[in-house]
Amino acid sequence: DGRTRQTKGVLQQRALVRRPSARLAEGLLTHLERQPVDVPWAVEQWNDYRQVLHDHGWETIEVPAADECPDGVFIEDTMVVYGDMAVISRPGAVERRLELPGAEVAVRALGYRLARITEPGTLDGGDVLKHGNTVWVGVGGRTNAAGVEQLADLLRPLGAEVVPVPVEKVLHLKSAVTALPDGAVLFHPGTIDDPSVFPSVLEVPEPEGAHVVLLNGNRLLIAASAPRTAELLSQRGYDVSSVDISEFEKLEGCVTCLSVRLRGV
Ligand code: CIR
Repeated sequence: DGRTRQTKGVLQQRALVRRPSARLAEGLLTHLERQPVDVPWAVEQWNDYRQVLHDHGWETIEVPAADECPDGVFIEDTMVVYGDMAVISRPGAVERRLELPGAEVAVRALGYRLARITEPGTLDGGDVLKHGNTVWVGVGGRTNAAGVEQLADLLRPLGAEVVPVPVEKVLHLKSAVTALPDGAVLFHPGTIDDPSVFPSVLEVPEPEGAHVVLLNGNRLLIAASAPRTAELLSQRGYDVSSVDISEFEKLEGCVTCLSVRLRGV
C-alpha cells in the first residue's frame, strides 16, 4: 500500500526530517541558558544525522523547510504516528504551532489517516514513548492531561494502551527516557521522578545517553555527547552509531526529536 514499500525484498523504512531554519539559534529554551548556536555547523550535523539513517536503510523525506519556525527541525514534536494513523500534535508552546501545516501535508501524502489533538489539549510528540502496544505519555511540561486523554481515545481502537507519566525535570518525556528493542527503558537518575512505571529499566551513566533512535535490528543511534553510554550499550551487544548534535543539544533537542520514524504498518 502507500505506506510501506518493498525494495529488493527489504522493508523500506521512512523518516520525516526538516532542515534547520536559518533562525535556529532563536529556538525556545526552558531548562538551559542560551548559548550561541553555529547554524552552518548545525546543518552539517543534521546532514550527518540523515546520513546515518540512510546508511541503516531509512529513506529520509524532507518536510518543506519552515524558516519562520526556529524549532522546526525538531519535527518529532509535530505528530504521533501509531499504526496507520498520524495524530497531529498541538504543541504546548504556542510559538511552535506554525510547524504543523507542513508536517501534516507530508504525512498525509504518505497515506496515513489523520487525527488531531484539539483545544484544550496540548501534546508534543517528544512526550510520547512507544514500545509494543504501550504508549507512555509525559504530562506536566508541554503536554497536558486533556492532550493525553485525547490521544488515549484516538489510539485505543488501534489496540494501544496509553500510560501517563509525570514529567517535571526535563522538557519532554523522551528528553528523559527511550526504550531499547527489548523494551528496557534507558534512564539517567534524577531526570524522571518515578522510573517504576516502566516494567524494565536500564540506568545509563550520562543524561544525554538516555536518548537512542532504534535504527534496525540491534543497531542504535546515540548522541556523541554520551560516549560512556555508547560503550555500555556496545558491551550489551548493540551496534552503536554516534552523531554529534551539539548545536541541537544547546536548544534542548536530542537524537529522537530530529526525525519521525515511520516503520510501516
Ligand atoms: C523546544 O523547546 O521546543 C525546542 N527548543 C526543543 C524541542 C526538542 N524536542 C524534543 O525533545 N522532542
